[in-house]
Amino acid sequence: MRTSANLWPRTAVLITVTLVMALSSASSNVSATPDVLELEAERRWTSGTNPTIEDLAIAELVGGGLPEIVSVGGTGTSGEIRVQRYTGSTFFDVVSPVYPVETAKGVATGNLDADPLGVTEIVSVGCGSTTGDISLWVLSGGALNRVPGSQLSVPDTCFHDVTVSNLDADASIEVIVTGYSPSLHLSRLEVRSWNGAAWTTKASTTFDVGYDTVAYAVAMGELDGQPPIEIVTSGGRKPTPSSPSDGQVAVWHYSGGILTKVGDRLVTGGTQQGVTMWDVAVGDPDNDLAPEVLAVGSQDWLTTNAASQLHTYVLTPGGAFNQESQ
Ligand SMILES: [Ca+2]
Ligand SMILES: [Ca+2]
Ligand SMILES: [Ca+2]
Ligand SMILES: [Ca+2]
Repeated sequence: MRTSANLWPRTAVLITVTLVMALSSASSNVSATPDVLELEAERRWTSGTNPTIEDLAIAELVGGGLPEIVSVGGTGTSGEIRVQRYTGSTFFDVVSPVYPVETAKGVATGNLDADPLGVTEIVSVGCGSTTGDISLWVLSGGALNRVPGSQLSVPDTCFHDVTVSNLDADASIEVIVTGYSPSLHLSRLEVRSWNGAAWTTKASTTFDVGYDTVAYAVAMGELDGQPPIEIVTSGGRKPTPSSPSDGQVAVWHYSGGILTKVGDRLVTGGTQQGVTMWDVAVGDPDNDLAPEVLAVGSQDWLTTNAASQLHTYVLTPGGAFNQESQ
């Protein structure tokens, strides 16, 4: 059973490598037209062997005019956070690369403790072998330091993604984290907040009991035009540990300390690995003022009938969550 679970993260590496290769090949484009997406600059991590970059965020961490680019990833069980700036043609390090966390997979930023000076914290999530890690970081005095007391170890958990949003009346911005439980073989979704000295767990759930599930991404957005704001997760769900996966996109509400799944949609297909939805976002690409959930994924990546996946979904004011297009 562990074998099937361990296969999934490797595909993320494959996708990362494929993406880097695709970006590199784009650098041969020499003509500049408004309709061509061109590689403007590239910088590769060089630490260890086969390093991966798993996630990034862009935020104003310190004054100075240029926003910072925060990327996380690592090699094996050596996680890494890099903070860089961009000149328009090259990247440069704001702080020297550090290796402070085990297998960092997700990153987000915000003034999480609502301090009056508005200092932006970085929140990183990831996992060691079977322990999830949530940590806060601040950039000050030319160094990236973990906020004292902020490292939270969550047993039997691997975290894959994080986002932030103020979900309730207290001033703290909530940290929404998703991943899975290695022993339960169930996706995990949690809402936590940091008051400057300690973490509070506001909600924590595993889903869907009876299946083998993994959540890889989380996003936020107002989908149906009425409170509360929606939380969206994406990943995969297997009927049994040896079955091909169905892609899964789920919508959640947080209220009064409880996470409630409003609805979800499954993407079936493939005969080997099946379908996994690796990332999710909320936006309004057709500009009809009704936000869509956009999810991307893969199907049967090791076989000849491999296919990519791009789907859109909408949530009606009546609470129906349905596919709009694929
Ligand atoms: Ca702060
Ligand atoms: Ca709050
Ligand atoms: Ca809503
Ligand atoms: Ca729309």
